[in-house]
Amino acid sequence: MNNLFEILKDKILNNQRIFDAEALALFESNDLLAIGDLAAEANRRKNGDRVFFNVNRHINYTNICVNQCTFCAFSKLEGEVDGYTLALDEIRQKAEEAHAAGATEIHSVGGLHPRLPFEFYLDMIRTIREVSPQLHVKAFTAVEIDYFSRISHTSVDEVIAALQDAGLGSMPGGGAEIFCKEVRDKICPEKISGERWLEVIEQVHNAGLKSNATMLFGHLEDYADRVDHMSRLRALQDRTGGFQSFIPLAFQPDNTRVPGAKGVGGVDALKTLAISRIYLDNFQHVKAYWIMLGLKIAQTALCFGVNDLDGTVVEEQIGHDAGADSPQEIGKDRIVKLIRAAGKIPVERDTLYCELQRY
Ligand code: V47
Ligand code: SF4
Repeated sequence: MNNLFEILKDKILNNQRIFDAEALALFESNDLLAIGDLAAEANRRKNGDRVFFNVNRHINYTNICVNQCTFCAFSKLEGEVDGYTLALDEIRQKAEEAHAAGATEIHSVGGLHPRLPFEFYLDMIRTIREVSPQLHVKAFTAVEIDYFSRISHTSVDEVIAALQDAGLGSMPGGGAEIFCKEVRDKICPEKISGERWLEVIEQVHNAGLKSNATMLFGHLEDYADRVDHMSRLRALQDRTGGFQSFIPLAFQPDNTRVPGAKGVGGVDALKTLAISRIYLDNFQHVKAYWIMLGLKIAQTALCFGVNDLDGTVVEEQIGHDAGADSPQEIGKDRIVKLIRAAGKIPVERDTLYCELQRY
């Protein structure tokens, strides 16, 4: 095993890519600190001591969804008491509040609503952009883009072009879940396949939009499924270069219907973040999404190869409906303190990773 760490250290120092089998061996190792050391070195070579965050607000415009993913505690069927859809005025108000609080980004995703027309989503983007042209709209996943194409009877390329025309700035990384078909069929049988997710994102990147990529872990997948997931992302990134950050999302089990899933412990979370940093040599950023990880693990992850903490978020449903015990919002001051206490340099960024301010 020591030999593995020496070989991988050598690879990192020589900018060489690690093999799938080596990533799998890391997952099977219990030497968390040695894995963390490798990841920290890989990250230092890319990002130095800088840790990025932004001032953003999440807007989940509807929780009504035609899909019923078993890991999702957020979605409701139309007619259920807790179902909601925000009106454009409510979206405008949230965007105004965000802008007044210094946000540079609105991150917006939602369920696949059975009746909202495609025009609603275009209006939503225009509404946010009217509040301020400085608000970057990062919205929709490949799952939504595919759905818009079906409900509007137009091609994916036409959907992307219409969204760009309305002011879409980039896309978050959701909906990827885990690409392995056998697991995907169990946790989200109605969702587009992993292959389709990758195909749509390739079109998104080819249209000039950046996106992120996520991986939902800690449910029914095994280590090999995680490596397979990252392998497909690494191959796509080789072709397009359109991914900005990789975000492993720790599964929150409350109110979900995944049999036997217990959620993610700190060791597994740190190991997964660290191995993704080592394996994904063509991704500039690895993000610890503190909503799902909790603030303490997210902060600790800064010593395990992570260089981004997402943002202030303000209002979050998807993780909290599933039992996440993190706060709904943290202020910029708190993020800055968390980063400094890890011995790193806090850098406020915009969505496209331009540095706005160093602290
Ligand atoms: O696609 C749903 C996940 C995602 C649960 O790109 C769950 O900057 C854990 O993609 N436990 C949406 N996760 C969130 C997302 C995201 C978040 C932050 C930043 C970015 C970014 C993207 O949330 C969904 C799904 O994978 N999710 N239910 C759950 N119970
Ligand atoms: Fe719907 Fe997304 Fe929840 Fe699946 S994860 S049920 S697609 S809102």
